[in-house]
Amino acid sequence: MSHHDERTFVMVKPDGVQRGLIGEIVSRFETRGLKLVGAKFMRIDEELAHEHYGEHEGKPFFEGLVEFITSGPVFAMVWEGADATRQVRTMMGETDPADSAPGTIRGDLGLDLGHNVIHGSDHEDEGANEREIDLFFDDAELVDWDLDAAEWVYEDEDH
Ligand code: IDP
Ligand code: MG
Repeated sequence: MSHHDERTFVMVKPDGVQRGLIGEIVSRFETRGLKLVGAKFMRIDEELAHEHYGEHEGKPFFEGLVEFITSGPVFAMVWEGADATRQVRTMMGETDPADSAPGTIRGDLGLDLGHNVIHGSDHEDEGANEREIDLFFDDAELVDWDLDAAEWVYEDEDH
């Protein structure tokens, strides 16, 4: 299953948790055919927030972003599948929900840039997916299992 094993980091942000959107968001990735290999409901502390969003340090929205992401629990996940990082980003829509097409997660579930419901690793930032997975999950928290449906999701999946 070599080319179906790309992993990406995804997180329902505090606004998505508060609005009861965890199930809706998990459901979209499940029905797409991606495989869940890790998940945890957690609170991000100041240090983790700074590390996770380090690339934005110094930008005008940075302090507000850290305050928001630490303001309540998040639902962190690792999803696996063919081209998973880019596919998840496409499913998410644009950074600003107001610019996101209907059918995308942000386009269907949000209206405001500062409360855009979901995070996903950037496919244009080489290795961001692996870095973020490592930042949020220990190896032991990632589950090695076979998704039986994969042989129906992928034409060339062999067991
Ligand atoms: P992304 O989440 O689509 O990858 P990034 O540019 O990496 O977008 O920005 C990280 C997060 O910072 C966004 O998801 C959003 O929550 C917040 N953010 C980005 N730009 C702005 C802004 O101009 N104002 C307020 N918040 C912003
Ligand atoms: Mg980003």
